[in-house]
Amino acid sequence: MMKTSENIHPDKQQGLDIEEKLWTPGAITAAKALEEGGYLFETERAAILLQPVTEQIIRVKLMTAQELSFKTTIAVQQDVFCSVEGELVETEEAYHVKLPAASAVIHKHNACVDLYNQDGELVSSDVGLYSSARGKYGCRKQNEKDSHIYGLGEKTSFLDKAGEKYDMWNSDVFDPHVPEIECLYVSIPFFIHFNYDKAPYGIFLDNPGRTSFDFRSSEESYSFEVQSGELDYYFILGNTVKDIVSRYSSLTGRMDLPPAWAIGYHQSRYSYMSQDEVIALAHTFKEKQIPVDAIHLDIHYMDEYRVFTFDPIRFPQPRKMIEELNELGIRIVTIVDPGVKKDPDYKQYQAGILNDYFCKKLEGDLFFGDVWPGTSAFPDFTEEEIRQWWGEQHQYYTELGIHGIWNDMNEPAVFNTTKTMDLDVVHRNDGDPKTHGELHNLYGMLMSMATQQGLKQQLSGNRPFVLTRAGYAGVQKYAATWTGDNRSFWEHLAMSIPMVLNLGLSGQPFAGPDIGGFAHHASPELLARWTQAGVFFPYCRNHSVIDSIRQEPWAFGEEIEAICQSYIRMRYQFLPYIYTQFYEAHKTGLPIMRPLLLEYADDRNVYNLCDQFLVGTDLLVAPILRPSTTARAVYLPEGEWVDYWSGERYEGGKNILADAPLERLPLYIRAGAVVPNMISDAWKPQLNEEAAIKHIVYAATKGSQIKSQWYEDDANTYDYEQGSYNLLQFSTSFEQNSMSIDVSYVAKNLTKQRESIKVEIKELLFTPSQVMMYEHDVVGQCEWSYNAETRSIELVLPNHFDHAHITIS
Ligand code: MIG
Repeated sequence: MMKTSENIHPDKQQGLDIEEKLWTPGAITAAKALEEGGYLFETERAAILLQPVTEQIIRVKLMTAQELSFKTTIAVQQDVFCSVEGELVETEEAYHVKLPAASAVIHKHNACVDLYNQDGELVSSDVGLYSSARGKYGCRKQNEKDSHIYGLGEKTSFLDKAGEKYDMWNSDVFDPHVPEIECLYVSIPFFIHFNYDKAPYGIFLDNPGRTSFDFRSSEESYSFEVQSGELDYYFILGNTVKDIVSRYSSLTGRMDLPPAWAIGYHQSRYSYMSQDEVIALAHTFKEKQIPVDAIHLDIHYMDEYRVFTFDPIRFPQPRKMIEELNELGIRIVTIVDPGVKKDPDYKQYQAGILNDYFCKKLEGDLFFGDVWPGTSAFPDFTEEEIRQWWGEQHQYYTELGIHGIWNDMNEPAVFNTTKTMDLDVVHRNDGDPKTHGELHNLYGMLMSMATQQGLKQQLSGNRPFVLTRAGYAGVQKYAATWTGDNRSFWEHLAMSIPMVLNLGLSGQPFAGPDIGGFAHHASPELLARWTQAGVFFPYCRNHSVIDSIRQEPWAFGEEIEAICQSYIRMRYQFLPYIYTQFYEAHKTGLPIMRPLLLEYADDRNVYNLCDQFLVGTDLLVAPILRPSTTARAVYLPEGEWVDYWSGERYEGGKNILADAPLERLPLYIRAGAVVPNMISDAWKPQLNEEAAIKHIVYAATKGSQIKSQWYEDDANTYDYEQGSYNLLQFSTSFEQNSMSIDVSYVAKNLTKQRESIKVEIKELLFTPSQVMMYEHDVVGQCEWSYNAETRSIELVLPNHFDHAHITIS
């Protein structure tokens, strides 16, 4: 819509909202340590609960109601709460809560909280708690001009959110994904405050209604506020940004390991229209020797868009189709939307009505909304029994051999003026009824939770895969997310990097955009460049909208096909490395795809660097993000980096100019890091205990030790939860004329072990004449061969060691 001058009418400009706030909690009138743990400060007009969750996580809850409640939303892991010893000390001015690793000072006259860390450093200070006339509670805290803000989930714009203002309200935004858009599909009300001169901290505002974060209106302070419900937030302390991310993920949960097939290449289209088309597509991948693990079926597979059905004309024999694909090692992922068609002859609609499973208004009327199937009812996923029922319905898919489900439209999106469910729907919420307005951002995540739990029960030990468009804090426990309806714009290729980086910093490591862009029309060059970048994202799917130009890897002729093929193959080559990063995410909550900021927080050059990224710690990817471009600046951080293509070595801490003809993605490997590669000529290499793995190391010149690890398990079952996995750690060090590698198993529990571990060291700076292998000081045997032309040495370590030390000189 065209805008006029009216858009900048003076009455629309708001002053600093702090002046407009009418309400404050007032002065503290009483304070006490609670038996249940935590401290309660009664004020003139409210009460504030300060509850240590762990030594490094402190919860602050503003209570305006009468009764004290410790209740959290479902996003919070109840098992993180531990009893933290503390002491409440009163002085003339304030109350001091002294905890083992932090202390809080609550000022008597205004109930403002100052938080100090272990070292006695002031980490954060309140300007004040407030409420607007309409009862939106908020908190304003001090800020500094040179602070940086990261996280906030799935947002447009760049990595650093300082100076931005966002809302959290899960929204179906087909258009436009531009910096001005304040909400997208996923809402994660969590951010990291980072300042070079100060200790970082995180704030998680646990409120699934509409919330707002304002880092724009003032330079000295920022604010966050809730539209409804309680102001309930968690302070997360730490020495590093990594600490904050990891602790935030302990609070909202960490992902399970996905099955290997879920991290391979996925192909999608709105829609593959018939079973014949799907089968032909699968065979084309094989003929063209382009690996693919999953093909997605968008809404046209259904019978008039009824979920849990197949269209009898387009897909008359789904079982046969799925079996044929399974023989090729390709899985089907079917889309499932929340809307259940109003149709008295339809099983799920009947059951939902008879059992009272659909969302209702306070007055008792069902909520009906228009979506693909026409008038539809929506399951109330806030109730456990209903989630259980929804999960069970997936037997329809699992019995056909489907292991993966794609949840779309679960913001929920509704074709009406508000674009979502009516706000006066009252969710049952397991005995604690709340309006849709209060729980909106949870709806999609709870749908994925139901889906994942149902699949898990049905897949007899195989890991399911769930992909969701909407989510809230903690979504990582249930599903991967894709970033919704982007477009085939170069700008959206560029924006996908900070978006997925910030999702990773917000606890969701498993994410990716539609490769090639969803809406609009991909160009040959865009598809090539997007595929090059996309294969290094945690989630890797090519998807495009109905009526857009085709963008399968071969859609633009041989040259582009060859590029797409080689990069998709490269994803499989690096899959053992990528999978190890998934393990890391599962264990620690740290992201797979990382901004340089996470690893090099002392380097002021990287605070908003987001046209390049790291995968784990050892791969640096610097994609081309503009058309007709064959070179770009790449910032290499501290350390030594090797150009993947030329083997050229660079000392980091500077920009270099990378050569990037269309077929080349600028890619750098950290020198000295041991990177597991899957070596295979197979059309679709399989990641499992039998995969042919070669560990590749680019020699470094420096003496410093570089540590790496390699995780493996069966990549398909939950046996790893019982300890059935291998974890091998490497440490390399380099001298002028020698080098050594320390290899030790932290866990070596797989039943079938490889005969040998193969390691190749490339770009050696000396000519080796001797290789010694020691196992606990005993000299062992190790085969080796040196290729003088490529200056690389290959080692074959007989795999009966727990700990081996190899020296090459
Ligand atoms: O656009 O199911 O974001 O991936 O192809 C309306 C059809 C609904 C939106 C999803 C998109 C999917 C499409 N859906």
